[in-house]
Amino acid sequence: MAPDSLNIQWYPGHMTKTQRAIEADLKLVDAVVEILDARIPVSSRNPMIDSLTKGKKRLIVLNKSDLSQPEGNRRWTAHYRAKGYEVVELNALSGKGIAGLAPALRRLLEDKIERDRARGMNKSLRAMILGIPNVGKSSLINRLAKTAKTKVADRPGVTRGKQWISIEGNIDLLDTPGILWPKFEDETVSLHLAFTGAIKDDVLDVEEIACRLLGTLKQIRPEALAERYRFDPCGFEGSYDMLEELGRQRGFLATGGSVNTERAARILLDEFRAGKLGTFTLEFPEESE
Ligand SMILES: Nc1nc2c(ncn2[C@@H]2O[C@H](COP(=O)(O)OP(=O)(O)OP(=O)(O)O)[C@@H](O)[C@H]2O)c(=O)[nH]1
Ligand SMILES: [Mg+2]
Repeated sequence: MAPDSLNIQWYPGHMTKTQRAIEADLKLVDAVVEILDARIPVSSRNPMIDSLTKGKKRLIVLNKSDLSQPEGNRRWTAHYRAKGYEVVELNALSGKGIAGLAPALRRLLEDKIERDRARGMNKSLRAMILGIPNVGKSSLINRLAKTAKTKVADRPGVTRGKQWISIEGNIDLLDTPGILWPKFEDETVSLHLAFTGAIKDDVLDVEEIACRLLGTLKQIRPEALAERYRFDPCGFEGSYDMLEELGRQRGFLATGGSVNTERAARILLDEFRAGKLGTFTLEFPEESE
């Protein structure tokens, strides 16, 4: 299965252009804020992020942490901390965790702060946001902009044409994020992006995606299905049978008594993405890295 919407968006020429633009922006900043979807930290990661940001200190944001399992958040945080990154768990919508962002960036850039101080300077720390589509880059920037002390306009000379948001902790954030492409080739990655809504449904076969999600949920947490949809997943051989049962339970019947499985599929995907089946972390560190 190919994530068509992303493939269309990310033809090779576009990738090269994006990469150059990001490389230019990287020259303006001291650190990178890499946003991941806490439910799928592997699949929501750009495959080139390490080489692209080489030499830049990196803060990893596990965003949408309201939708992922606390246990998963804990393990991913430990995993990345052990690799020397700063990590912040966030809900960019509610703002939960956002207070941790500035202190984490200051810890990350401790050396620079010290060097500047030794020279009698107090320069602002500059950072930019990077992430694949739908991880919450704009939500985070909007949140930060709302609470920003000032909106810093052009800084002649150094940062011509760029807009910065000045946040607490003497930090300036580039107000446009770098949008990166995900790893396309891997089927699991594509599925996980589809499950979480990173790939637009209109280019997907929603029933196929819903069936794959049912198969996954049956494997990792059958009770979530049993509780929400009142059927025992273990009583079903195939995923399509489960989808029909889900539709039947909800009363999605077409004339003649057949089940409207497309409607059932959309409901399942909507409810899963909204966290109504509970919190889910689909990828854990040991399994996937
Ligand atoms: N539950 C939850 N939803 C979030 C969170 N952050 C963002 N969202 C939702 O995720 C969707 C994508 O968020 P955006 O901020 O538009 O993501 P983006 O990275 O800017 O996406 P692109 O502009 O497409 O690259 C929106 O529907 C947001 O409301 C979060 O922490 N928790
Ligand atoms: Mg955006």
